Amino acid sequence: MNTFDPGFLWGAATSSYQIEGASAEDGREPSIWDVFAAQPGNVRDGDTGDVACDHYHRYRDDVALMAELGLRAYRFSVAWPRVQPRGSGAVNQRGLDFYRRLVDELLSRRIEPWPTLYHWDLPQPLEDAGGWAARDTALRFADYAAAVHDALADRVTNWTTLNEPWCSAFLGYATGEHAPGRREPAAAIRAVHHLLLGHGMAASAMSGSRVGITLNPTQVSPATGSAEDLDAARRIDGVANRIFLDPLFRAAYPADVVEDLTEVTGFEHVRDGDLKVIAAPLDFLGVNYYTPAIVSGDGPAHPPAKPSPYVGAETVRFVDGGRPRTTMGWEVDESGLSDLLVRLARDYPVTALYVTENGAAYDDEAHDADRIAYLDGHLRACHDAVAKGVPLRGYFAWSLLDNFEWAYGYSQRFGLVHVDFATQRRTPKDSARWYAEVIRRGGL
Ligand code: IFM
Repeated sequence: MNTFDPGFLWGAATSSYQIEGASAEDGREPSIWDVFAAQPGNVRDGDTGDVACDHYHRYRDDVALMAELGLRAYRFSVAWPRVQPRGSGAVNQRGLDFYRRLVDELLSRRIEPWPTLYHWDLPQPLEDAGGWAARDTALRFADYAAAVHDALADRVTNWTTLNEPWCSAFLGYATGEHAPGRREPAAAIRAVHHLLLGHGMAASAMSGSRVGITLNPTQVSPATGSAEDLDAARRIDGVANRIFLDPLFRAAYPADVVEDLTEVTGFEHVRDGDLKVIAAPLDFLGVNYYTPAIVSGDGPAHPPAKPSPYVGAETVRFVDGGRPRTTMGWEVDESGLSDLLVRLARDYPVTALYVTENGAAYDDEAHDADRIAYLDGHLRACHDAVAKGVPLRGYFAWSLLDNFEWAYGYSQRFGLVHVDFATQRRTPKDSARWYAEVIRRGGL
């Protein structure tokens, strides 16, 4: 039996733009994702989050479903453009009220609310003023965080500032696969810093609560022990992981990463005192894990024309590990999750870790044995990590519902619960019932 501690937190996760819909209701104004998705060619089949899972109107039923599954916690995100439609200035009470209602509904079902303040839906006016590449966005984020915290801190204990700032910075500003769709590698590096600074400023505005951040670190290994492959792994680890982890836990950017990036940017945007703000102690680190990476240094001598999210490491080649893949094309390898958790606990002074996302996209509707196998393997990996002394305190499956999968639109189904987007009918898949049983038993 792989049983977890009785206090282990079992949950599921979603995010605002991916499920809420109601994109122009009750004072909400466009985010970068509304604008990006409206431009033909950015999202598969021209899909948008205008309606998504219509959760804004159906949240009560969705919370009832969570209760039926026995979830102990629900990780959701707050849409900045609902709460502060123009990204600064007056708070929109109707937007805030939605989250108050949602939180109250969760609490009435004894489900712990785990809000994330930023899961990629930046108010468009802030992007028009420079987006995350501009320092002012960090200050605006701290104001917004304080407003949400003031409204909900009496009923919410655990707060996450950012979700996967790697995606915001590198997919948003280097490759342009995500909103705002910019292809400016130097802007991506500035975005990294301003996201981290916004996190630090928001954390200090929320003192008195438990505050953490969610990253999507890559578990990277070299294809062989050759010097080239080891260097490729170092570079990817640098620009995927240590560029966030070192400022957060060591108040410094890693010297080798700064050096790798010299042709892209100096770090003049980093001001005295910023790193101290960023490195304020964290109550927990959230980890989103889906797939690991194997890398080789024998890539092309010159960077390919297609922009890479791995700024400064464009010539690194990603190697096929020969494992089965999900419909996202991601290889399934649960050993990457235990290795990653062990590494984080070994290299950084983390006091509590949570897997804040883990799951798989598959096409099957009701009978999803492949998703059950994926979750089962990854929960065993979590158990292994705990047995090795990792302070892992909880696990959130991604996702509660099939939803809007960013540039892939509705083509990728990650849900424990199937959503028929034409009728909005929810149908728990086999994996939902399986997960409910795991929670009931406290393990596998
Ligand atoms: O759907 C996303 C989520 O928004 C962030 N983490 C990865 C998931 C799957 O791609």
